[in-house]
Amino acid sequence: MPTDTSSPAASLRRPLVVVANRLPVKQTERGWEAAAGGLVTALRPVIEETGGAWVGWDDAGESVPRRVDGLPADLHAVTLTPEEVAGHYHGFSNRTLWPLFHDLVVQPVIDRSWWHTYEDVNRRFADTVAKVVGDHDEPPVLWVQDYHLLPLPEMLRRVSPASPIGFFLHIPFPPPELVARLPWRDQLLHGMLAADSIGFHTTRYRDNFVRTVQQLFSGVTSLGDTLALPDGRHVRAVAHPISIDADEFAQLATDPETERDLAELREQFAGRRVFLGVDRLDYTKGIRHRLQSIELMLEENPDLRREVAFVQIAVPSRDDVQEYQELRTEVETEVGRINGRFTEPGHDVPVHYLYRGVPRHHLAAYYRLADVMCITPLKDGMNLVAKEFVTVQAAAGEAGVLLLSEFTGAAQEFEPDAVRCNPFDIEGTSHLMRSALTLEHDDRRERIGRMAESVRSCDVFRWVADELADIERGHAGP
Ligand code: ADQ
Repeated sequence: MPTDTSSPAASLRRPLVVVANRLPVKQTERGWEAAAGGLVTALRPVIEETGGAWVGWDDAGESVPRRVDGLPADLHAVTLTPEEVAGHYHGFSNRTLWPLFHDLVVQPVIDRSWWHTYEDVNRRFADTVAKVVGDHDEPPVLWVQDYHLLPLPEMLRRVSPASPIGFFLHIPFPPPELVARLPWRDQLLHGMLAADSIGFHTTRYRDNFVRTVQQLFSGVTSLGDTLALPDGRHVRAVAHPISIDADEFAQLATDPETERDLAELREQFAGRRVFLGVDRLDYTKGIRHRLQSIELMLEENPDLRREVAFVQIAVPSRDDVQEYQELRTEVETEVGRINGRFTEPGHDVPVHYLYRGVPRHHLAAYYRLADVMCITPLKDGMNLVAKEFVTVQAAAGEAGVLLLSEFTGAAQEFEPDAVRCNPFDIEGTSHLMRSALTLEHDDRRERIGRMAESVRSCDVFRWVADELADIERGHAGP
């Protein structure tokens, strides 16, 4: 349920078309189902009220059904060839834009042929949206998601000139000097600027965008949340932090299945304090640095070797991409080294490593079990795991500690209740891990409570409502 009593659709009188890289569906043994996720949950009441559609790539192409249970939108698959997926998704999106927008934590690959495929694929998305627009009597709101589709708003402006168009970036927007390196920076920025409203997770990313546009293009002025462009158009550039369905996670916290899983985990880890990491296996998440901090903590504190356990749950991700295959090898080597060094005969290993996705109630049980949740990305747009953790902990009356990298979007919201760390500082982070164990119970519980309250009051329903309101506002003009 939305925390705001007014419906997110209140400001929206037109149908809504969401355009994202993927369709939010999956094929299971039981047939086609809606994929779980905050965005889908939050959009459900909006689309139920206004009607609408979702456009995205799916391997199944034409055989994706028009409707699936639990998702009131018409589904329109964009079909891509293996070459297009290689150039657009694995190439330009994930080996050029992803590392560049995450402050070069690995070196981006610049490949002209990927850029051409990226543009072509964006045109394919625009063609599919054109057909969907044609199905509606009035121009729908077009809401484009993320870095795979940066040039799309400009293409959609030609396809449906009277539509309100929004764009939301789920990853950080880097400082101007990094964007300036991209040979195709002008095309990408013009693509985004054709939207009526451009959303970012934080004011810092929004300000980076505004500074970039002002440094690279002359005659752009910024007035509050609005950019005035030399051609007379106005565009909103806004900060709307994405969030989770807080009620859903609060309920999950004490679900009987979660309780059952938790009882088993408590037995398995009896007598030990648990450090937890939950991430996609991605080099931006700082998993290697985190393991090195754990290693240093165990090295410097022999007394802790039998008293703590570190559980790392890493969901496989982008495993067709070379950098991700290398990361997996490095992480697994690191885990092996730490366990080789510190496992004592007759005792359990210090590091438990699960390379898989886990069901939601199992994840909630781990969130409840954790004494210290280690969220240490080198760069992260927001980080929803942090919001899930504090929500589950507070709902179940737990008193864990959130150790949170200052380079996440979530750090802006959770100051000063999270223990803030610089993940590049291995020694500093290892000391913070150690001292997190000494925080007073009441202090920990109050901090978790305040962070959970901030998630509840700013949940994913609020995010959708704020985004849609700004798209309408941007379309209406100053
Ligand atoms: P991600 O990089 O995928 O998202 P995050 O926001 O943390 O990162 O979301 C991950 C989601 O996957 C969470 O809902 C989490 O529960 C789930 N998950 C992670 N590991 C899992 C596991 N082992 N098993 C099961 N589920 C697991 C991108 C950006 C983020 C931004 C989001 C939303 O990189 O910065 O917060 O989009 O905008």
